[in-house]
Amino acid sequence: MSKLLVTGGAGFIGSNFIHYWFKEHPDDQITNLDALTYAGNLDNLKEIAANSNYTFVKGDICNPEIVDELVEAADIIVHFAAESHVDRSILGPEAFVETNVKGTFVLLEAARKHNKRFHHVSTDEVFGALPLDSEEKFTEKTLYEPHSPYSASKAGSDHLVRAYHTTFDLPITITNCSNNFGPYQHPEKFIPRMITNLIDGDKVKIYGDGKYVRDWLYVTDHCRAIDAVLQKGKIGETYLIGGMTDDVNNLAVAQILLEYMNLGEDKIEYVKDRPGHDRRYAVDWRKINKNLDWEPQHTFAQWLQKTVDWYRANESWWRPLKAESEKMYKQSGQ
Ligand code: NAD
Ligand code: TDX
Repeated sequence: MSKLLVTGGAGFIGSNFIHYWFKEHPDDQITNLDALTYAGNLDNLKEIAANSNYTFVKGDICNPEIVDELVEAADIIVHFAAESHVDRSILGPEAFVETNVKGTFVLLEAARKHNKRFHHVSTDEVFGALPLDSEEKFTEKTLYEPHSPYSASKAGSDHLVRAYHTTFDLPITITNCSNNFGPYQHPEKFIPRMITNLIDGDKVKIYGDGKYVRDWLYVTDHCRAIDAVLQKGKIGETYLIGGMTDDVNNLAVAQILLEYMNLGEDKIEYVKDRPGHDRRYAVDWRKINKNLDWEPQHTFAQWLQKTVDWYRANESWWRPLKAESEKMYKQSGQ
């Protein structure tokens, strides 16, 4: 039996991870430390709120007192908490430096003091952008070249985590994953923004020419990969996690959605591009496949449809979040 400290467990991936973990490891204990920012939502976890193996603590990862006590009581820290949205990082970068860099530092200091296993959840965006129409993919050896305040702050956190291993021998692992989709994703993000706009009779908003490529992965596959790293990963190592979409661009994702929702291309609206917009992400996940026997299990088209069904069935979940995120987009003209 293990005691996990999950940070950011009330967000999209963190809450999916907690659901996943209790299904796969029902005897483990989880403490979820989350500040409940605009992105944190306890409704994501209402089915397990009463589970005696689950504890929720509302608190900031930048607060050393709260963090120290919780880290001391845990066996493993699984660190999801972050400011996660690129567009918000363009409108206001400071919170990204604070939570993503300083918050990770505060957690690392506590992990060092109590010598705890630390797993850091990061992103493929730290590597920057790949050219369109190339075969090139990110690997564990790709140099860091972040372009947005979000990815730069995540890159800073990755470097700190690795430095704590090299310098202090802290038992760490890092995963850098591609774009996730699935239930409980905030309607500010591309796929849920499109689905909820279309449910409301509005148009999908495509930035620039729409020929931007992301490597989509269903969120449960990301949780399975983190599980594999926690169980079998080598201390000090980084593992890249990616999907199986093979260069589907944003416009093509919108078209798949429109077809499933029986709507036409008149529902597509091109809007102002994102400054510093990364052209293409693609992840070579052969290392985690070969060493830890992980591969994605959920196909894109099928699980995109299930995700549409989830948003249709859970309007009361996303409706209160939608107005605020569209207000944010008004500010950026998108
Ligand atoms: P999210 O924005 O949905 O959730 C973030 C959670 O962290 C929220 O519950 C929020 O309340 C909490 N949080 C924010 N600041 C905090 C603070 N100072 N103290 C405590 N809690 C705080 O994010 P997500 O999409 O679930 O991403 C989770 C992690 O996975 C992030 O580290 C992100 O960089 C990484 N990641 C995300 C994706 C993706 O596609 N969403 C892909 C790869 C990696
Ligand atoms: O309305 C939109 N229209 C649009 O064309 C939105 C919200 C986005 N886009 C584009 C921008 C990107 O090319 O869609 C793509 C995906 O956008 P986001 O959902 O904002 O994701 P991205 O910027 O790729 O970052 C995501 O993946 C990696 C997560 O938000 C990060 O937390 C994660 O690290």
